[in-house]
Amino acid sequence: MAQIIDGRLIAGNIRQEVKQAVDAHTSAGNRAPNLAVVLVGEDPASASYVRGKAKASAEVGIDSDTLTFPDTISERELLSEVTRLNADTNIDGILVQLPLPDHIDETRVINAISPKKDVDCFHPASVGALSIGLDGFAPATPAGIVQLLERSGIETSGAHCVIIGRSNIVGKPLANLMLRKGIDATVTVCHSRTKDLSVMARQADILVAAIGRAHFVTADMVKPGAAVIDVGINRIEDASRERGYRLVGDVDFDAVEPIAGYITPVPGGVGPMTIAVLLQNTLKAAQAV
Ligand code: L34
Repeated sequence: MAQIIDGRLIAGNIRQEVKQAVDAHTSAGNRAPNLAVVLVGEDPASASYVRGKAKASAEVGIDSDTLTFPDTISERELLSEVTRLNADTNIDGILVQLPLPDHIDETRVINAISPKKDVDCFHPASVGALSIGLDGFAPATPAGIVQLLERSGIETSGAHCVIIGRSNIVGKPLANLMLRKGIDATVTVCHSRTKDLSVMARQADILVAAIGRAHFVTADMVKPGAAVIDVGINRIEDASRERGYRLVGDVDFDAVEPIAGYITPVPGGVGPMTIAVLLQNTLKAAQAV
């Protein structure tokens, strides 16, 4: 039987810490930290994550503005919005929620964000700093995972961490973080072309599933006692629910839970941590001004 890692509880503790630090920052005479969140289009999941970010910001005393644009906005218009936000001295952090519509080049938009305001840690300069161990913003989902492990007392030093998924948002930055001095894991990154994926996965002391496919990780892929971190958020149809769907992770929770030592649920695992780290980063951006 695995110990369930309660991401909501741990994220709540982090939000409390951020709130205290924000209070100290404003009590010292500074204006409240300010986050600009850009949302393009009407993807319901993106809209719901962005609402979560605005609400969590407000709760800790961070001012946030959500700028919403129709999915017909041109790349040029979006880039000029980012340029405007870069120049606005009342804004500490800028986040452009992904994915963007197909006609907009995400890389160009990310490259346009000032690295000083890059609270997502997506800009190439931020990614480079992360990869050579310089101080800077932490990538929200990967840093959320590291804090889940640390705050649950899971040993990372010398542990074999197998990451399934090589995205720029999760897999690659997480590999970088887990390798850092002080975290000291041995890291394997697997992906869709990996041979013998279950053999690889079964070597993991810490197994991270970030593939984006419901129930991809099955019991035979997990070493008994391993810590299993589920980054997936998949909507699957469920007529018994009022909204017509339910959320499931990339891990077959019911099958894996009896084998694992630790496991994160979906929802209530990594998702809330992503938002908590964003708040930490926004405070950091404000403190650097
Ligand atoms: N620019 N784009 C940018 N930054 C990010 O950090 C993100 N991400 C990912 C997608 N695009 C992004 C998010 O915000 C994923 N993500 C995210 C944020 C919050 C949650 C999930 C993903 C979250 O709060 N999840 C809840 C359930 C939410 C629900 O009920 O729909 C959970 O408990 O997992």
